[in-house]
Amino acid sequence: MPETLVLISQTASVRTLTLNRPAALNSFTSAMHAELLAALDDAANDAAVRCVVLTGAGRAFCAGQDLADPLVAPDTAPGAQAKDLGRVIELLYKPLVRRLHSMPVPVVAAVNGVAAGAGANLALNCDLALAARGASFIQAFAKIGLIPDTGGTWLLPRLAGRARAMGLAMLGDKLSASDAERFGLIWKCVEDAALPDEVSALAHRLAAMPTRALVATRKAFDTAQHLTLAEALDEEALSQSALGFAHDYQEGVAAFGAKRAPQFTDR
Ligand code: T3D
Repeated sequence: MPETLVLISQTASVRTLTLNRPAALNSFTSAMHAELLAALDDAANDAAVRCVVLTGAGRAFCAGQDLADPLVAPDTAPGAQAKDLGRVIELLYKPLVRRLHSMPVPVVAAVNGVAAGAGANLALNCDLALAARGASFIQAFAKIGLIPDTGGTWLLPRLAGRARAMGLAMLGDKLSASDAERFGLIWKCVEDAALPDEVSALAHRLAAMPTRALVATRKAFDTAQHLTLAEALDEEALSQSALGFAHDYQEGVAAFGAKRAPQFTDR
């Protein structure tokens, strides 16, 4: 039986995807990429899912690309052709980042341990990242002669500012979860033992919220990065127009007026 590289579980409307190559710190092979993308697609297409949690099995979140994978490992045989890593990015990492940013539900990273290279940026691409105090983030790329990928060049300066992004990317040092919170890279650092309960509470809270508005918020933040204020105001008007016609807005306002909890159902 082939190993299941992404474990899938569901509690109420929260779908949890667990990267499952603990012996290699959940580093990415092409097979794990394929399973993760399929699992994200499946969650996106399932109306019963209103929030996705991404985490890792064992002591790591994800150590990035599996450097032993023949897809990327330099072939030392005489006359062997060098591997084109750009092709790997095109085939595997680009679709993953695009999928995360186009999910129709919020995505939470539960960073249970070390997150290195593409694994660190995988977490940063999620809508909210919670990390255990013992977890850490490493922009490991420069150590092997690469630049931050998996959206790292776009995310890091925006989240942490250019000075901190440069330090993280050029030095590749381990950043503790509490410093990641202090730098603005993640939403929150919590005690190790509290991570599962904190993640569960956050994910169920998000699942009960107006999904379409949450997703439109992500989209607006992503696109506003390259817009002028005037253009961003136009985009806000367009989004607000669409959301204002949706059921969740009617429900939110009705619930506010009736002093009751809203029942959001749009997705
Ligand atoms: O290449 C392309 O296609 C371009 C795309 C690149 C995207 C990237 O992600 S590039 C960056 C790749 N990742 C790294 O460079 C991180 C490499 N790993 C580490 O630096 C360390 O393992 C950690 C700092 C993450 C953790 O250190 P530590 O001391 O806690 O654990 P360890 O002993 O180093 O690792 C435990 C095992 O996991 C070990 O295997 P073993 O000796 O027990 O059989 C180690 O080889 C394996 N492992 C960890 N990371 C990877 C890995 N195996 C393959 N690939 C890995 N990335």
